[in-house]
Amino acid sequence: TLTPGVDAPTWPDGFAARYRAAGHWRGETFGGVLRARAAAHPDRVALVDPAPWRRTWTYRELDERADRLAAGFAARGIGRGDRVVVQLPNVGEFVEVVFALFRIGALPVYALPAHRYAEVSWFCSFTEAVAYVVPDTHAGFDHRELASRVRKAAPGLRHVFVAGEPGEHTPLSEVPCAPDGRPVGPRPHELAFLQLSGGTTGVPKLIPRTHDDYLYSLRGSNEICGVDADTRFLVVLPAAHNFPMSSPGWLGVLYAGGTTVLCPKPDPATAFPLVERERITMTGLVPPLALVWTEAAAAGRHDLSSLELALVGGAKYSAEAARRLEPALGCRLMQVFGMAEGLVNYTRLDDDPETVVTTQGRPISPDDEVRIVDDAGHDVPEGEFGQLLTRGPYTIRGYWKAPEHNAKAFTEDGFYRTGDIVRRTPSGHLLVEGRAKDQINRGGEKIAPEEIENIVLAHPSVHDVSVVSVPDPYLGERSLAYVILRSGAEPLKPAAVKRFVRERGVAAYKVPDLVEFVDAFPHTGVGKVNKKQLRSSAEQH
Ligand code: J2J
Repeated sequence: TLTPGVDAPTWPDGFAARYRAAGHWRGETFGGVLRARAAAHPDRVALVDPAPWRRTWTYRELDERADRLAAGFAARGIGRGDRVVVQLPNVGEFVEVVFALFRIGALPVYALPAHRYAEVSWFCSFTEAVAYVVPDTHAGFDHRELASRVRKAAPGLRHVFVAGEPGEHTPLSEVPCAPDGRPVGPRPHELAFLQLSGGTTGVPKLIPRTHDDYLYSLRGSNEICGVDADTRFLVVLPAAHNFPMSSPGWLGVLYAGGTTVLCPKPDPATAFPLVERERITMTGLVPPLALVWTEAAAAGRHDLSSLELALVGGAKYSAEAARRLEPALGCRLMQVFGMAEGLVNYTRLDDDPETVVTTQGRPISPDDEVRIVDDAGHDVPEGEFGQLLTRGPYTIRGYWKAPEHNAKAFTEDGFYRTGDIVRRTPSGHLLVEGRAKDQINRGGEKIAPEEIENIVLAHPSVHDVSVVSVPDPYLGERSLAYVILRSGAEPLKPAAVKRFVRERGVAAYKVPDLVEFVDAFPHTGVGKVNKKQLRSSAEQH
């Protein structure tokens, strides 16, 4: 399972050889990188977890901690290729755990703190995970209870480790032990972890990333963003998201020998005092947060003068909002348009200001191949918009264990169909104009309508449902469920539909924001629900 190509398609040999020859893939592993940094600058601070009391890890401490945890995991029978679902908020244990897993070649499967029974039990059973790591409680939710329920549904799950009060499970603090010899780590071309995809289908797809490819995206991101040993990066978004992890993110900063500070909550009241106290130089925000930060900064109650760069991405950032960020925060803006499947675009520090506010950047690598095509798959004339296809040294060739979906999501010659509609400027910068895929982008959190439709359909009073996006001035988009009730069914209230979805155990951000009852859906010529038309009637909301 560690070897790409077994459970998911991988780069053909010719491509792999080219990426190695170009120096993109350098034969490093995450475990090896941490070891090397700890040897080079043992006493530099790698990690700060400020809440509820301030804890720090030097590079040496993080390295030793990863070794001891790795040994403890190994002693409990967790080994190379085993999957471990990691659902931790922005706490130091998150970083310790994933490095321990990297070191033994076990694969973290990243779940978001917001995920609930439906998502987590699926991750555990689909990946045949042997362990699940949770906090005790987070944001008022008891993850130990969730873990007990998940355990019943996933018999392969042998361990639940809890950061904090363990309840009936194993405390993470009991796991570390003295390493006996060096674990046989993974090889650079092997899988490092499974990342979550935004998704367009009934169940989320998993993204298999290798050490080689991901480390290249980190190095490239670091160079573009100017990350070095003096960088002090604030992780504001959930650390498991690809954006705060890798663009350049806490892994990029670790790679460069800088300092990562974990922010427990993204609001200015929590983050601004940390920016001030920890002399933060860089952070990454989704557009709705960037708006809130821009407004809050105007109040001028905190000294944000250490900030040098704010990256904004994950969803479309309007040019008007983008124009206000630099003066308000007193730092540079960089737009980033990326995806957990691979390709990441950044505006550049030497781009003219208009390019920075109006485009979503250009690819990291000269070997990122970008095609913009029409519905028939033909390249559109330069400068016109179409669907973005991409292939390159850090873009996957297929999802994990999803051959049928892969046949649709990738072209025969290995381009990933991003589902984004873009246009390219003469300078090679991309503008994201829209989306061809059936997905809702709720302020950077992605929702697959099909996943929610399947849940609503299980309600006994529901005949049919279609979930679409509605424009929202703050989040960019919200979700609306159009519901057709069964004839003769008791009338339902919107709140009852929302409650039904919530009780099925999905992340709160996926619960439809709005529910509307209708008698019929518009259909396309081929009898499918016409979502385009539904979306335009939704715009009246
Ligand atoms: C418009 N749409 C955007 C942008 C992503 C860096 C930054 C973001 C992600 C991410 C990431 C957008 N403008 N600036 O992984 O490393 C939408 C597109 C894209 C999808 C990917 C990273 N930036 N998007 O958001 O896997 O539709 O990754 O295909 O969560 O988000 O979502 P995700």
